[in-house]
Amino acid sequence: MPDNMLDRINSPDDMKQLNRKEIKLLCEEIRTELIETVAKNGGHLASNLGVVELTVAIHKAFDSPKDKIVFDVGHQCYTHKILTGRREAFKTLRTEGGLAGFPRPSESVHDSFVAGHSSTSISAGFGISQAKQIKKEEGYVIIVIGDGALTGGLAYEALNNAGRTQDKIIVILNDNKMSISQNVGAMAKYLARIRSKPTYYKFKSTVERGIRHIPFIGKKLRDMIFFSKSILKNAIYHSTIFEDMGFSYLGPVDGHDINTLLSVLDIAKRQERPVLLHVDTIKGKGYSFAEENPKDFHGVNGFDIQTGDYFSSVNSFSYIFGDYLCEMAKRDDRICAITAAMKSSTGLKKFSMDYPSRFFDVGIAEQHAVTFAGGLAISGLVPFFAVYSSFLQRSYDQLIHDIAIQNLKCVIGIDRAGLVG
Ligand SMILES: Cc1ncc(C[n+]2csc(CCOP(=O)(O)OP(=O)(O)O)c2C)c(N)n1
Repeated sequence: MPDNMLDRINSPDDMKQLNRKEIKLLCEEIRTELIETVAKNGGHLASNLGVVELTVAIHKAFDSPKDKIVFDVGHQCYTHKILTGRREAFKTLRTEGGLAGFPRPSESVHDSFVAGHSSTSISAGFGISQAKQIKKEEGYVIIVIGDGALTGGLAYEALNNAGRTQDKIIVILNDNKMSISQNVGAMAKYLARIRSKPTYYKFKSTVERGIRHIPFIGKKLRDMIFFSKSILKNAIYHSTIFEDMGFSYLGPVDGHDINTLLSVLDIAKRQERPVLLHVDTIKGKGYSFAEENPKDFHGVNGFDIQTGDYFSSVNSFSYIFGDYLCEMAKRDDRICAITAAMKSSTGLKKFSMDYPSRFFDVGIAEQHAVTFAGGLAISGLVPFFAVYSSFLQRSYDQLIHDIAIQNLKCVIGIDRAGLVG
């Protein structure tokens, strides 16, 4: 007889047998496994600790691989890997020949799509869903996207495209208020406004239930209000941007409460159109050092579990670049700095504090960052965009069309180009 919960889980089907108390224990064991492995091997700790209950609830409520789960960025897929037959292999996370730190369809049938670069999940998930329809295959597509990833334009192109359909896609917005650093921008503010009304979802279902129980016309009336874009509906439901785009909005709900998650996933399954489920989570949940400092525990090279001490380099190429830029900015007030949600890791933290009016965190939006730099440059300023080479791939068209053809003076500080140890 296995003496812990994890020993019983060799595939998502094994989850179905567990009761609520056992699920709670399972979540605790998963957290321990995540902390111990990442402390040794390095990896994305805080993001993974934040989605333990969510991932367990998804696997309990749905049937992978018939139902497809698509993770945005993919750095938060560790619990998913542990629950889908890769618990032993998890010890080899990010080692040579070992388990990948991101979803890899070549590794498991439960990994639906390769990820790494942000904001792709809704596009990929919608494609998978449309293919299911053409091939007459059953099943849901569950998409897990963070509030940081939702700052990328690609996500809106996909919402715009999917919102006009009746596809069974459930977009789960994992809102932990953080990108790598604090999430910024108008959408972050908008989500904060929704979160500040925790009674919204409850109120909505109470209203719905109330209307449905009016004799004879209740259900019809409820459908009429719910599926219309009427002023009446807005007055009752305070419709969100997601509803206005054709999604059924559910939330915000506590992303660490398994019972709530299971109930709301059940409601999501019964909608006859795409759903956006807004889930409120804590980045780093369950490990005090990561909860207090989610930015530094976003990605770590290993750490001491007892003290929370982690290795950090203060003299990297990026820091030297950032310091030098501050020196230059002192002499030249045309100099501006731009980051796409990576202020610290690209070395721009000091600049952001010394010159806040000339510093721009544009969100995970590399294409916008380059064209925005073009706008600054054509107006006589000297923008520096600091970016990892891999993410700059997003901006090839903007580099050519919006910078090079116009001969604009923009400096692109390209980090992590070439081999990275
Ligand atoms: C195109 C692109 N730019 C930058 C990154 C680097 N990056 C990895 S995770 C992350 C933050 C993601 O935030 P969120 O989606 O909210 O997930 P969380 O880690 O908070 O769970 C960033 C900026 C990336 N993966 N892809």
